[in-house]
Amino acid sequence: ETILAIDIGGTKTMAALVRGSDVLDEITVPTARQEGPDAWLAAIADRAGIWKDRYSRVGIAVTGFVQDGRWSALNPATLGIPDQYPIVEKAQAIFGKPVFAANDAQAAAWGEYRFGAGERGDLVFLTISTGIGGGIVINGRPLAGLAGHFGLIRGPSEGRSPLEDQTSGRWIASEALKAGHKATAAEVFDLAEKGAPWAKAIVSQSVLRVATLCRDIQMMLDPKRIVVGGGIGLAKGYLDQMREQLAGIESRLRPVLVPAKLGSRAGIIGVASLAGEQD
Ligand code: BMX
Repeated sequence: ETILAIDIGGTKTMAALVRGSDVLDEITVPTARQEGPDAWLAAIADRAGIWKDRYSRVGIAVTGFVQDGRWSALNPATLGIPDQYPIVEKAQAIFGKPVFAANDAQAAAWGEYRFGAGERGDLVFLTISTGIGGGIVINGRPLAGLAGHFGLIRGPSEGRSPLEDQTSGRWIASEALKAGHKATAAEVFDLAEKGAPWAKAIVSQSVLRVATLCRDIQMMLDPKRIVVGGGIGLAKGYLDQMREQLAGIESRLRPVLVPAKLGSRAGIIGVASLAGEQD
């Protein structure tokens, strides 16, 4: 079965024709953050017009909280979404096919479990991107609802703001600006790799917080693997630095970190698989 799979993130939106783990065709466009979900869906429908009649279902992975077909932001700074937006109903009206919607990182966790780095063991997926998202697959079951929203946790050291506001790509770019450098998170990485001390300091703070999160996840869920994805998580050096941070932990307690095998396609492949399983 061929699925139209869509992944709406805080920075970019992907749409693809997916069959199993095969991506037959795909497009990526920036998410027009100011425009809102009606406009985002219309833009995708426009681009996906060329695939008309090639798919029988639609799967949509989104940044934010999805329940009963409704979509809301938990952290509007990651992406502003009107509360309880009826995404399933709206998308069904646009595409004229059955629609399934899920959180982006939960979908990606399922993609990695079925076709990627998970190898069918218990896993936690972590995406380090605009925000920080997560998904949990335990005993072969993907957890839905709030489960895995690690970017929203507040440790004692985080105080009043959620972890992702002090760790994510958005935070990295805003710290750079505070240090007097107008740069995207990706550019900060590049400069850190080239040795700029201010950039290295920002990246290593982010790494330290995510590494600590992984240690906590291991204690809560004891997954076989923590699969790391997202534009920042997969940026050169990030995972290696995380491993360095955790190297001192006794091996029995140390999380096993692996990069997302499906890369930026984990969300679309995962949500296509979930959509295909609905009746
Ligand atoms: C936020 C939250 C999660 C999402 C994560 C990663 C919102 C809008 N999003 O924690 O639902 O999974 O960001 O999202 O509250 P991304 O856009 O960075 O991929």
